[in-house]
Order: sequence, then structure tokens, then C-alpha cells
Amino acid sequence: MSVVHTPWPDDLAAAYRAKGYWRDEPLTDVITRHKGETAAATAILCGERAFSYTALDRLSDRLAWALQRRGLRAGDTALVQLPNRAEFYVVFFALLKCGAVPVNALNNHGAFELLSYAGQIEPRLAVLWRGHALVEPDPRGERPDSLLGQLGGSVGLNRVLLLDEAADDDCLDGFAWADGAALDAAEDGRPEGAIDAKGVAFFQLSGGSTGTPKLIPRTHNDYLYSVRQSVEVCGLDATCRFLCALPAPHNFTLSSPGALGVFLAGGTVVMAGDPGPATCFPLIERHRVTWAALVPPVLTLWLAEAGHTAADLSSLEVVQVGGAKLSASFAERVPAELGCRLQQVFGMAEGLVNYTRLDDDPWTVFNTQGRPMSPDDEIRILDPSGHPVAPGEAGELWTRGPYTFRGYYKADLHNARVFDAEGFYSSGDLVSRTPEGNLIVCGRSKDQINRGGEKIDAQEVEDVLAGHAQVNFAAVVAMPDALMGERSCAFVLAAPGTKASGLRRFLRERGLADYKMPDKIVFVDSLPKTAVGKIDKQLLRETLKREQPDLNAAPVRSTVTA
Ligand code: OOB
Repeated sequence: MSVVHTPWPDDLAAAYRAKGYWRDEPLTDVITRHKGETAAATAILCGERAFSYTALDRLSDRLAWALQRRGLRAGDTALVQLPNRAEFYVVFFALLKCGAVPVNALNNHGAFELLSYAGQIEPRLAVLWRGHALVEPDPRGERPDSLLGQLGGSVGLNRVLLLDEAADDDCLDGFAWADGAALDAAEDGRPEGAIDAKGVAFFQLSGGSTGTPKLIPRTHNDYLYSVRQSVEVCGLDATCRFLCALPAPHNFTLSSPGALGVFLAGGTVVMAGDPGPATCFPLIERHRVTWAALVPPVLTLWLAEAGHTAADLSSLEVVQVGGAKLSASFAERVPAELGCRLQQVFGMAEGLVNYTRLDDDPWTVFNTQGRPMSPDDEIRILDPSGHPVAPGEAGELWTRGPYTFRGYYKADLHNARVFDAEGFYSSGDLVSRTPEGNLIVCGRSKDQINRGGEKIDAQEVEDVLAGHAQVNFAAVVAMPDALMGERSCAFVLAAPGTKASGLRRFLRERGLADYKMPDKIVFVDSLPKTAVGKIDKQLLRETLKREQPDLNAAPVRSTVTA
């Protein structure tokens, strides 16, 4: 049994194999390929704990064995939510070794997102961090039911594995089943069965723009190729000490080249609990970190602190910035103030990743988001009627290639909209291309807010708001923000007397992730419409731009008219 996915057409699959992109090797190869001396090298540093490649392989073997003993089978799905800790990778590789297919939820996802993923994959197993605020019942009563209670109904508590603070390097001691049983991972436990390297390895998460969080099946072949090619383009080797400061499951930190790239190269991943300079700068000094991957707002915080810190940052060689548009003025400050090179990364969980190259000229590095990493990434920049734009003009980005997916999981209707007949995927980004082939992101056509790299699906928040008894309609749009690039604003048509605080409480009760809470709520008596009768979100965005919003101001009742 394997998880279904939309396959690449035979001719392209054959070409990707012939070119050596797809080798039918499992993703677990990034750790198991290290033998002898290199297997003794440190793969992960997490707090005071160090894990060699051998340890990572053994721990994931033993965990996989224990999971199989509880009935986990190849083709089963799993829901995972863990913080940035070594155990995230132990669990990830253990599941792959079982042939089980995980969704790795972000640590700041709420019950709303987790239950939505669970609804789509019907997991056979859930792996959760016991310390996560959601897992246990909420003392303030804002969440009447704990996640454990809600999930337990569908997964069964005997299939919910909880991770506690681990006592020592044998991190398996930290795991226990939610029904109270011990994990019991035998010292010599090894999973049975071979991994189907032609199939789906795991699901990536889409930023979304359609109301329901979409899942992206990533195959062993396509993902391992993206990791291998990233390592090649970025020139990673065993000397790399990579700071994993953004959420570990995110495509950027996992594979661009991310932790999996560092494992493949035989380097060391240093886990950071959060990306702020107070946590990261001491880690950089202590572990002589050479690479870090950041989103623009975090870079801003690092730059603000770099001039004052006593920490020695001289080991830093490259800081990658991606996930949201980086302004040239901040980009230029990286070499001077952090003493290292900058690499811009424009990627997506769906596949395509663009990098500025380390030997690109400064203008390219500061002003573009880079070019595709694979010679077989195909790019089209089209106008709204589907025609190629003139060279240098902005248009919608369409792409296909050896590691760009061919369809969201169980989402035929949506897939029909975002893929064309030739299998090109529309990313919803507006880009232009320089004569050298570098892309510049200049906007987006998808209904999404990019809050400093965290993607908010406007329709999803609107739908939850519309479930409030006093709300007639809500429109959520981006508003400019100096630090985050964008924040979210909800324009709400509601019964008189409705309070913003009440709406926020309602969203929290629904379990919506904190970062999706509207930063500003504006009550309106009417909403502007376009000529075809849709809400004119462009006009709402322009209104906000003109207002130069004061985020601390109390919500106001105003009328926005066309
Ligand atoms: C990364 O992946 P996702 O799936 O969270 O978000 C993808 C979207 C892109 O379609 C684009 O809208 C935006 O995020 N984006 C950027 C950007 N990098 C991503 N917009 C402007 N400039 C950039 N450098 O965010 C992601 C995945 C892999 C590597 C890096 C980022």
C-alpha cells in the first residue's frame, strides 16, 4: 500500500531517471550513507546533547521497530508536531523507515490546523510534544477539549506517541504512548521491510489560498534530488555547521539545502529553539556555526543586534534569506554587518527553489531572488490570458520540473485550477526575469498574506470568522508592516456591538494558529465591490497603505466605499 499522488508523465519520469536526478533511493540515504569514520561525526547538536550519524540511524531504527510493533504499516499516515529538537529527525527517519507517510505540522500550528490535516490523511499515528500548550487541557477554559482528547477520538490514544523532555542522549527514553504504555524500543530493534523509494515519502504543507490547508505529496525521488542539487549549488561539505533556527519541518530549513542537505554532506545541524538573536548568537559562537537560514524579519533583528553583541559571529560564512521578499537595503547590510555572504532563496513547499549563487555579483545577490537550481526546472512567466510576457516584464510564475509536485493530495478541483494541461503549476507569484535568468518577485496573485515568511490563507481566516454568529462577512487582506513586510487586517461586517476582542477569542477557541489572528480588525458597514461583484480586496489593501496603520490603535468602525 502506498499513498496516492499524481505521478509525473512517463516520458518526463524516464528523462529524470536517465539524467540521474531520480535514482530510486530512499530519503533515509542522507543519514545511512555515512559509514565508518564519517558515521561517527556529529549529525545534530541539541542543547547539551550530541548525536552522531550512527546514533541517528540506530535511534530511528529502534523507534521504527517499536512503531511497527504497535501496528504501523507501510502506506499508513502519521501526524507529527514537534519543536526544533533532535527528536524531530529521529521521528522523521523512523517513519520513513516504516514506509509511513508523515505530515509534519509546524510547532505554532493550532488544533484547527492539526485537526484539518488529520481529517485529510486519517492518521494511523500521531506524535506530539507533551509540553505543547495544545496537548493538555487548557486551564483558562478557552479550549474546552485538549488536542489529545480531540485527536484521540480518531487516532486512538494507543497510537498517540508523546515526547517529554529526554533525560539523556538516548532520546527514546523521552517517548511514551498516551495510553500510558512505555515505548519499549529494543536495543537491537530494526524495522522490517524495504522502503518503496518510488513512492511518496511525506507531505509538505502548502501556504494555501483556498480555505483548506492543502497537502503536498513529496516523493523520495523528487525530494532527494532537490536536496542533492541544493547541496551541489550551495557547495556544502562536511565542514558545514548549520543553524536550524526556523521551524524544522519547513521546506527551507529541511531541504534548501537545510538539515537534510547538511546530513547528506556529512555536516552538523545545530538546533535553535527560536530564531531570535538572544538564542542564536550564543549558539553561533559556541558551535562555530557557518550557515544559517532566516526569513527577512529575523534578519532585521539579527542586523539590529549584530552591532551590540559580545558574541563572536566570525564563523558565519553564509546567511540565506528566503520565505518572503527581502528588500535590497537590508540585503546590502549583510556582508558589512554580519561579516558573511548573503544568499537569497525563493522557494516553495510545492517544489521549485531558486538561489542566488555564492559567486554572483553583488547587484544580483542584493536585488534578485535567484534562479532555478535545476537545469530541468522549466519556467514560464505569463500574463493573465496565458501568453508569455515581454522580456523583463512581470507576470505569473508557472513551473514544472523534476522536484515540483504534480498535484495536491485529494484536491482534484483545485488541481484543475492551478495546473495547466502540460503539468505546469501556477505558484501565484508575480515575477520578472533578468536577462541572466534571475527572478525578481514583485507581487502575488494568490489570496494570501505573507507575514514575515508565515503564510496566511485569507479565505481560511474569513471562513472561520464567518462562523461567528454576529459576523455577516469578513475580508482579510495584507497591510504593509515595517518589520514583518506584511501583517493581516480583517474588514468585518458584523452586528452592532460586536467587539474585536470577542472575535479574537472566538478564533482562539476554534484553535486557529496564533500567527493567523488578524493583527487589525476594522468593522465596516459595507465593502467595496469590483465590476463583477467580488469584494475589491485591492482597494482594501490600498486603503490600508494610505492609512499607514497604527497597529496599537483600537479597532475602529469605519465605512469603506468603492
Ligand atoms: C517557502 O516556502 P512556502 O511554501 O512557505 O512559501 C512559498 C511562497 C512562494 O510562492 C512565495 O510567495 C513566497 O513564499 N516566497 C518568497 C520568497 N521565498 C518564498 N517571496 C519573495 N521572496 C522570496 N525569497 O517560503 C520556501 C521554501 C523553500 C525555500 C525557501 C522558502
